Amino acid sequence: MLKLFSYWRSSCSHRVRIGLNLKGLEYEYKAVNLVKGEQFSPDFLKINPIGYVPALVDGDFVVSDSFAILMYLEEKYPQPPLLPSDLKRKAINYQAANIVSSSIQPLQNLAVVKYIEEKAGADERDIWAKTHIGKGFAALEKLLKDYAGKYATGDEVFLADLYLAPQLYAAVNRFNLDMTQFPLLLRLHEAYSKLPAFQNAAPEKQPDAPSS
Ligand SMILES: N[C@@H](CCC(=O)N[C@@H](CS)C(=O)NCC(=O)O)C(=O)O
Repeated sequence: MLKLFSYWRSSCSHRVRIGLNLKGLEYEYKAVNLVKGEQFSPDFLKINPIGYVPALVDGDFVVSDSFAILMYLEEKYPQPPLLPSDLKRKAINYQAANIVSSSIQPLQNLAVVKYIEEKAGADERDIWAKTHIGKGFAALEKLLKDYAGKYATGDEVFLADLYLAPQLYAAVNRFNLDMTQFPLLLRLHEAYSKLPAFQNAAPEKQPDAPSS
């Protein structure tokens, strides 16, 4: 069986959990407690030398980084597809995914916000996170307005949705971002909350989520 090294609140793990659920793949959940620093344990560093979740183990093969994992799953288990066949819509999916993974998530990653909090305090940490999430969301709101249907790039769920849903979840639940400026993204956030593959991937549903 596939094994996923994950942390309940990690948005990068969250994307992969959605992908696994959409493809109907069962997996064993291996919790890595990022707050306790388990990502830096020698055993975990053998799995992913950079010390980040998620990591997927498929038999004797190990792959880390949510994008690489999702593309591996896409080729090995093509149905249902995570990418549209239309070339331009596919490119927009890559663009939206990369706005989240390169221009938002790294700036609000645990190590970064912890560092800012230590150097400048909790208020600065929150301003920092909200500024960078807001900048990315403003771009996504503009980008997706010409492509969105029920979901980010049409009426089917694709890669962009797997990146957006966890980032929206974090913005709303963790960083209390005011979403009224992003009506399209807020509508997508609500649409995702109705889909079982997304519901079951939610942080609070994971075995390592705190009980209260
Ligand atoms: N590009 C990587 C980023 C992985 C990443 O940043 N993971 C975060 C959780 S979302 C992490 O493990 N952080 C631990 C730390 O900052 O020490 C991916 O998409 O998987």
